[in-house]
Amino acid sequence: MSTNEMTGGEALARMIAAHKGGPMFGMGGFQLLPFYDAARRLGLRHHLINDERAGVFAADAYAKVSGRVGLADATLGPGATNLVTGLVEALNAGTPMVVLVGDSHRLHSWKNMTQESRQTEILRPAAKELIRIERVERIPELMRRAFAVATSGRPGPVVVDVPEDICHATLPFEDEDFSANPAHEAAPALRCRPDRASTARAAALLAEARRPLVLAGGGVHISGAADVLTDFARACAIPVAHTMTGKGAIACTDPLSAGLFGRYDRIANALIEEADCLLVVGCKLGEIATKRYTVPPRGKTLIHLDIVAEEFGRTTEPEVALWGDARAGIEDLHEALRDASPARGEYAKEVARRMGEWRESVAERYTSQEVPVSMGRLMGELNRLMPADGILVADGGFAAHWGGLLYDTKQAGRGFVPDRGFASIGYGLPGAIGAALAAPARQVVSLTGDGGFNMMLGELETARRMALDFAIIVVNNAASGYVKALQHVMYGEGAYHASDLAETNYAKVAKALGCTGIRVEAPGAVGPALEQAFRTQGPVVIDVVVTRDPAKMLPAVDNRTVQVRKGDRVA
Ligand SMILES: Cc1ncc(C[n+]2csc(CCOP(=O)(O)OP(=O)(O)O)c2C)c(N)n1
Ligand SMILES: [Mg+2]
Repeated sequence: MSTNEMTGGEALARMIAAHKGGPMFGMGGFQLLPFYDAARRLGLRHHLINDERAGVFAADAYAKVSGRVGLADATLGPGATNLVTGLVEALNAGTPMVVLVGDSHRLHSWKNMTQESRQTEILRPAAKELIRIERVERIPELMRRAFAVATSGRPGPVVVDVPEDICHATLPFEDEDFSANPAHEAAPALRCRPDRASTARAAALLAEARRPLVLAGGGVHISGAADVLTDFARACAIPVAHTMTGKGAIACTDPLSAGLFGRYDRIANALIEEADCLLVVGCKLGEIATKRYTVPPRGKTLIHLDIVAEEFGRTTEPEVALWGDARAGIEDLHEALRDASPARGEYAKEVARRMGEWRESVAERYTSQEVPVSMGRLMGELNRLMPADGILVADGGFAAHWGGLLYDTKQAGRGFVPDRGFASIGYGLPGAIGAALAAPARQVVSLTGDGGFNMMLGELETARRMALDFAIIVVNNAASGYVKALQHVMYGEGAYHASDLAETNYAKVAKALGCTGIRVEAPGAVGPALEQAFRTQGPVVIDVVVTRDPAKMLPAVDNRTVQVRKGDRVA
């Protein structure tokens, strides 16, 4: 047993090391300097970011791709308040995360200390839990608590608020103080199973159903359930539709994939309409997934499997609530249905045929020769060239809509990473940073709007400094395009306001920041640009000039015939 006098900051760093913490993103200030010093000495991977919001986004993407706890930090005041948007993404998306935040010295707090604010009150509703450290000797215990809360139940972000005097104070600690439960290094730390009687009822409903359908959300990926869901779907001949975040619950190229459902869909909304039993897995059935609470239509038999009991019936009343981990719940349903041999071969074939017809109907869009480059062509090139284990990050605006609808994952698992917890724009670039760190051997491509990219340009410096390999495609429409398109459909041609951006060459911007930049103005140049990016080391910005016509921007399959009725939102 050895006793060491050390700062509170070092105790924090030792607890992160004890949990085998991955990369951490942040921007320092005086309060957390002892933590930074210890991180340096202990060899923690810590990366300076240019905006704390980007730090949390990067930590979020790292956690979504790796399943491990995302780590970020910020100084007090403006550092703390800059965290809010990213924390809410992680909170709503169920991302495991621990975020350290410096706070004012308690000897002087509330005497107009510089940068002081009521930050614990500002951050508390943005986090799953906020832990304020009041005693240095409790750092190991409270950091264990932070990792435990972040990785248990529905995972989420935990803020650890550290007053300056706690971080700078010194205290003797023993090596044994810095123990950690390895289960809390990643989510889900624990798995619980739905009760047996409910599983049996659900299995009976599924065994009898002639046209059942799985509706998969992001919870499938949090639970790491895509493989067991795929096995289950195949064994029981049940097709799988998915939300944007749930893409990859089954490979989009699988004959049982029914594609995206909700606001945009390929064939899934019609299948839902015709279904006699719906199995909802890890999905909150929120606004977009339910097309403003109209999908599924009333009266459908619904089985809902979720880790959060409070989600049952919030938007749609289930016939059977399966309260538990998605992976464990699917395993149990599979087991319960092992001896059932439903005659659903024809139904499964019909779904594959309908998807084939859909693909034929959009083939021309995927290969469009349109100039400026059409989004359909861009998605077609991504489908053609992305490796099966590639990761497509998608920013909060159009990118996720187009990607959710038209991009095809080729294997089960999280290959599509949109920030649909909060749908903030600006996620694309920091999201690529986090994904590239989580999966250095996989090809990472990010899709962002020019507005979202403008928000985060400074992080190109971060990505170059970190020598990360990824490509980021800027959908250059010189507009806050989604807003402009909505203005077009709601107020008519020409009635645009505050939705134009200046014409900008983002390839040149990239080059000025020491990265590779490729400008694409012709459809035939998209593929070669992607191939070049895949061969290039360091961040590559592919600046794709797309239409400036707001009549052609919306991502519905036929984006020129969109109709709105009063009270509707088109997208
Ligand atoms: C932080 C934030 N502010 C505003 C919005 C609302 N919003 C959704 S899409 C969009 C347009 C974004 O423009 P851009 O990133 O260029 O994407 P585009 O729609 O043009 O492809 C806006 C402003 C948002 N999602 N997030
Ligand atoms: Mg734009």
